[in-house]
Amino acid sequence: MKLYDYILSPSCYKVRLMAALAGVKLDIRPVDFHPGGEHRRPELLALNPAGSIPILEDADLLLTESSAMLVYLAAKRAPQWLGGSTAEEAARVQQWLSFSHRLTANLGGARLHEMLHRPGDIALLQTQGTAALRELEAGLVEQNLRGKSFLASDRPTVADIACFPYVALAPDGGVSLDPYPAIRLWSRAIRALDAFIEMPGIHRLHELKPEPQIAPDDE
Ligand SMILES: N[C@@H](CCC(=O)N[C@@H](CS)C(=O)NCC(=O)O)C(=O)O
Repeated sequence: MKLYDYILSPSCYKVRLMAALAGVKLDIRPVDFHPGGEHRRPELLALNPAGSIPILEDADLLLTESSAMLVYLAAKRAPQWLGGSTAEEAARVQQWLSFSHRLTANLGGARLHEMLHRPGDIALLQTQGTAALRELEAGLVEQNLRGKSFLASDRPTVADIACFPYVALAPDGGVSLDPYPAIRLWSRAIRALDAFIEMPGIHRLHELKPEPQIAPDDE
């Protein structure tokens, strides 16, 4: 399986992470996303007219959406990652896969603006990114009340892998992760998975922070 990849792309990292967790070896084809803009040149536009990466090729199959890639890798080699043992769980997986594309737009957009000086309304992107993080936090708290540690189930699914990278990299776009204890615990649980791989530059300070202490006077 060949992945057209950029090492600092959170969308590409989703696919590398899912492949590692599913035990799939990828043939990595590096793309000069920055500064070269290779993803917008004819060779790659012929594969993906949308001009984005990742792109995954497996024999005759060509995929240009990361959520589809996660589902494909899981279905092929690690079906337990698909979730969906009940109708409710299947729907939750789809809900969070769709949500993950909002994270790409807002947290990813803020990151591109701050790191690569892409044009855009940074205040709006950060506001939308913060709203998305609040939604994720609320979703995780609800799951915790149901006794579940992950977004769709009591075990991780493709939905968690789809959401994790842009959340972990939110500080690159100037969006703080500090106010979200449930996100912190969820990130730790993902990092603790067997075969988890890091992305260079991904933030750890948020997760390494001690839990807030309640001072005796506050009690
Ligand atoms: N829908 C795509 C979007 C992926 C995406 O936004 N990729 C970024 C890199 S992280 C990209 O190629 N953006 C094009 C650009 O900024 O020029 C997916 O999730 O696979």
